Amino acid sequence: MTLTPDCQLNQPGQISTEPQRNPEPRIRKPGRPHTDSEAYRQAYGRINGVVVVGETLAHHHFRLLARAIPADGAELLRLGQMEGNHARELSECARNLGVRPDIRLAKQLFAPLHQLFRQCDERGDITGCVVIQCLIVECFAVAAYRNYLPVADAFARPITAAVLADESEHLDYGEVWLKQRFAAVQAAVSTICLQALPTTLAILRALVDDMRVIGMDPYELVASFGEGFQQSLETIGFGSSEAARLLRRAMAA
Ligand code: PL3
Ligand code: FE2
Ligand code: FE2
Repeated sequence: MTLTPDCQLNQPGQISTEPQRNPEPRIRKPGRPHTDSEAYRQAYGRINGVVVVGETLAHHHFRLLARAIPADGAELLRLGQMEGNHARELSECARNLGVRPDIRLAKQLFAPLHQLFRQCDERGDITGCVVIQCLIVECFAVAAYRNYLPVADAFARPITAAVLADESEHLDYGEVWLKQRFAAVQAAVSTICLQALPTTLAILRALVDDMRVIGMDPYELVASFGEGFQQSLETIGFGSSEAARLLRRAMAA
């Protein structure tokens, strides 16, 4: 494995940032590993697969939401279109490194969450669909892309920053929709959180080692996901202790 002076993978998953005596002429931020090592390429392929499959499913979910909420159909189709663009743009980040995304693994990892979305859609549980896609998946995406940005390579960084800005818009849609009918949906929100958060955390858990290899801190990601998600629950109408309790229960479920 090639090591940079400012970032060494001492043991799997451990990054030390020694002061540089002879810094490379190319400025490399501390904590950003080489993208051309085999370990990086393997890890990036699995992570990028999850990102591309997550974006492709988001595209599909927004199309189903457009059908379920015809009053917002045009807006939801527009958001879904953005997800299709994200899938394409983020897959370019792997192609740029000559890495092939591991789509098969990613589909397996996303299957339980996608299945839950489909079940909600089939039984007309629009709240469940909105919570899964617009609250849980979008909070997940915001936390993931925000934590990836500081270690992203020069090609992926501007793409990830632009995608991140779009994800906030998707999260806003869900927050507004749920806030407008909070009293009616509160119980359903809690129910679906308890079912869907564990399957989301399982995706993250499967990527812990790979995240470390590409320079991310999985614990920071989980912490920012939890913080963002609790904030969203409060935005839609939960009291702060209620939101914290629901998050704790759902994360432990
Ligand atoms: C919704 O717009 C898309 C949902 C995609 C979620 C992907 C989460 C991936 C987590 C793994 C680590 C992120 C690294 C980002 C690399 C581009
Ligand atoms: Fe997206
Ligand atoms: Fe999104």
